[in-house]
Amino acid sequence: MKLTRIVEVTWDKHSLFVRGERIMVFSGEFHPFRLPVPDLWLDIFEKIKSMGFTGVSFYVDWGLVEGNPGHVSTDGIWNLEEFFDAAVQAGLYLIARPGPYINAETSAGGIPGWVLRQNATIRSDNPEYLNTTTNYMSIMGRIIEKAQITHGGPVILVQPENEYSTWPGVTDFPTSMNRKYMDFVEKQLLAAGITVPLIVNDNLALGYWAPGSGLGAVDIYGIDSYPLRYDCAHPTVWPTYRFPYDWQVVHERESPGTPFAIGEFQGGSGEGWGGVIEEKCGELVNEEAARVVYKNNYSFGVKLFNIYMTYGGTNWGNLGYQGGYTSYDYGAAITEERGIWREKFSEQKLEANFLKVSPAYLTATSGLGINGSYGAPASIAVTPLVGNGTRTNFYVVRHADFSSTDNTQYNLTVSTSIGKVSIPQLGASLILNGRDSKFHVTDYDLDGINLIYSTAEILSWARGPGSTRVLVLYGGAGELHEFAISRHLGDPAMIEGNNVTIQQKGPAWVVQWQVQPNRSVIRVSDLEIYLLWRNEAYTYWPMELPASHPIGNFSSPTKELVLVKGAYLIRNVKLVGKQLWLSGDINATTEIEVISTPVDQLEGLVFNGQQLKTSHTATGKLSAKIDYMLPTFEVPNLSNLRWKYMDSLPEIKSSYNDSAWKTCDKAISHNPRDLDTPMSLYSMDYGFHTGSLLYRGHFFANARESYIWLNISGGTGFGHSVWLDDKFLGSWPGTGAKATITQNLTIPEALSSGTPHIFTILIDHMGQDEEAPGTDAIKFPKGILGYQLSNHDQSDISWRLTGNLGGEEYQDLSRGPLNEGAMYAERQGYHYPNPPSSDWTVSSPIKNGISQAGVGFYTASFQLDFPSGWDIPLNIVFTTFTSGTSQHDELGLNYRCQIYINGYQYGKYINNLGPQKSYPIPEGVINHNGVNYIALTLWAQDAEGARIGGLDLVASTAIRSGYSKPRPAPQPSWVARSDAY
Ligand code: IPT
Repeated sequence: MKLTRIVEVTWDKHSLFVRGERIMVFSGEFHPFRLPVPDLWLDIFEKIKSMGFTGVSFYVDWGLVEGNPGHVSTDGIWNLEEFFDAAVQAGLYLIARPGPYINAETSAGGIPGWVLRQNATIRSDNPEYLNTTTNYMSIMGRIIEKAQITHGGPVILVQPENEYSTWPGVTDFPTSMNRKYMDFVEKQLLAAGITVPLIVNDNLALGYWAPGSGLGAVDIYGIDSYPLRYDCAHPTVWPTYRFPYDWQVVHERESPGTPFAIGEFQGGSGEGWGGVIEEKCGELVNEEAARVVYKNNYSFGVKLFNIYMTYGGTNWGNLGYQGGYTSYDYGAAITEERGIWREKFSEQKLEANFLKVSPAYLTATSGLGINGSYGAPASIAVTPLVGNGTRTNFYVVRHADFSSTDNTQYNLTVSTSIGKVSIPQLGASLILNGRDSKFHVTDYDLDGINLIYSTAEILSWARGPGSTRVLVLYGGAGELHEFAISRHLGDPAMIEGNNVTIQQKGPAWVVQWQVQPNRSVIRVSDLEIYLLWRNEAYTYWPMELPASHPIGNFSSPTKELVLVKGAYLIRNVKLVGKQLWLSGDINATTEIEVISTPVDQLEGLVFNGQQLKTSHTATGKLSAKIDYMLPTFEVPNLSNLRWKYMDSLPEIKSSYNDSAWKTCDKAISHNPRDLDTPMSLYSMDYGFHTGSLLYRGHFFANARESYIWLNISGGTGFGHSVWLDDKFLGSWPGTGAKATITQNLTIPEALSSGTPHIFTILIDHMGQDEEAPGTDAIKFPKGILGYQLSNHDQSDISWRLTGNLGGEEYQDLSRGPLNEGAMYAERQGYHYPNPPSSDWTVSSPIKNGISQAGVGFYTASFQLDFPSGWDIPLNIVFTTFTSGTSQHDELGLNYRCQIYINGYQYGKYINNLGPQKSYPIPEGVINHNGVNYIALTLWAQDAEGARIGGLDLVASTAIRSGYSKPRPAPQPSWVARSDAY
């Protein structure tokens, strides 16, 4: 039960109010832990803000910050204060989602490994589980508390738990146990001082936890939805069975007193091992989806809308769950390498900016979407949003069949201040081309000037000096549009372009035009109207001018706007006297033009601190050219580096001593899966939760061994390899589907009776699974589930185990608990910068590789010296053997690599599974000016060994950028690990 109400964030049934002003929370999901360079967080925030969004929603991954019980990391890459400061600087409100469970395709959904070891059901009210959460929740709660809007910070909402709303097999959800748990999590937040409203995300829109549901706890009820589902391999197939038709009705039933909120809505999708690359998910949820399904949401009157993901980032350092590979690009609006070239980015920019300048939307009531209504044919559905206290109405038009690719002509018959009109009035028809949706408006208020109607969509509008206004309209290629304004405004004049029909109809000027590549501009008295082709509208940036404290850069309905055309990105603008200072990015020589500012007679333009040579356009706007001249910079050829090599599987040698390993001696496991072995061999029971696992099984031979049967678990896409002493017995190379595998391996030669032998088993740990509440699915163990050595008792083998050095008492506080695995070189820390490699063998993973099954470790260093003022994304790119081109190319098809850059594991590559071959490395993990250490584990799973097909460092298009150059993330160098074995 919430006790406090604050004045800074309130709400009614229509929308949130922030500092007393109604606001559309148009938010993008972005996880700081998936971009471990704090200085780049501002870059992402600025890109989201420039898309017209007003907020960002983020998770905190408990498993990454409290890998070692009792020790919560809050500095370096885990320092959220820098995240909050950057959000304030960019002017974005935050929705904080600290869990404890977050899902998010993270290992165990963010539950630390040590919590999985205990007996209690995760996400239940069992005190043993609850107690594990208290340290983290109080520390994280207080960190978030300090960043609340009440203290001048960006946080306006906090979400307890995540989608705590289904409980498979339980029909009476929520039980009193579920209620007690939710109540507990909320009280933890309140105890930490959280006073902003609490929001829930219900994944099936069933009303769980809504105020008035009788469960009572939270303030704002929200739903989650992923209607395009997850089949990125077939990106043009829209599975419409989950597309919503009547969410306005559902919302009215479930939470009539709160604004319609969608806490997560599909912004992309994810893929797993052996699947397709994330780019395909960007195609599944592309700009057409953003038009059709997002506008469908607006038609229901959504007032808090969060797009999951808006920047996905990277599952670096094993932070992901087993179902995903290293990239968490998600096909989102902003690419993993922080690019904004996907058309969806531009489409969302059009939508968010429109809603930002349309206050009437915030109180409009959504009617039912009815096929064939308002004069449209039956194949078109029109959903009205009717003004409450405003005369503005909105009509969202889409194909009745969401996935239709037809081109459908229609007319719209609507009531306006000049009576009922059938649009277009000047003949012809409107057209909906394929997967598209339109926002038509009537009696839309431009601060005192009435736009009687417009079929062309509004990008933005702004007040210029005095009583002038600029309105920017757009339409898609091949479309015809029409708008009307009052005759009393005066006579329209074409000031740019042609092919526009203007006619007087009763009390209105009616303007009709066919969308063309080149714009037209009409002036009617104080109003200038730009008619754009949608793709040109993409290059317009409606930018907020900073306001006085406390609004600063945060959005507010009263903010002054500047409209700028041109540039790949405008990050922010400010006025210094009569000069407009812009910061932004260009990827080509660019003409920029200032379409509107509040200043009369703008005198100059400054771009990224550089004064531009300006001129005036024919219509009197200030414009300037910004040159893009690609600087020279060098990217080293990785094949030519002086690679150093060491064997990273000394464990198969008879001389190897494993006495420091954990002895598998637990006869009892708390794991819900029953033991099939005398002692638990579940890695999590011994504190190993990440990367890879190594087992050594000691036994004395009886000369009757002929095979060993194994049941091994590593998670989807995992592989393993098995040796008997130093003899390779075989591997499981993995598939995209199997998380466990049983295998019979033949023992090729008889062992002499009484002699000691050792099985060594290397297993890839792909991350713990996710779960629905109460299932404890995230506890499914990794490691050896079962074994049988022929003609032996199970107890004849005694097992030892290692994972990452120290297990839960992990070594690398800077890079976190999951970054390194069990391999020898990792245990020694040789993946760090500056390893003691001077007397190692010179050998290349690309030219040489290893000639038998095993693990090779390689390290090299190189220098970069990139020009300042340029943002140049870098990728490590693997080339897969295609087989057959040379004898060597047939070798080593089954191999796995980890790439370490300056100690950060930034890529897990599986040659035989894919699909990911290209691994973006953010600046700050890789040093663009200075020395870099690259390290690589090469795990050959075939008897012939492996060599890497090709490895390149590839620069993407260099962007001349107004970003702030990031300081490197912490990159501690190698120091001898005294306890390493
Ligand atoms: C939803 C989760 O809340 C989110 O964390 C993420 O995992 C997302 O899915 C998928 O990317 S849960 C889904 C069942 C709606």
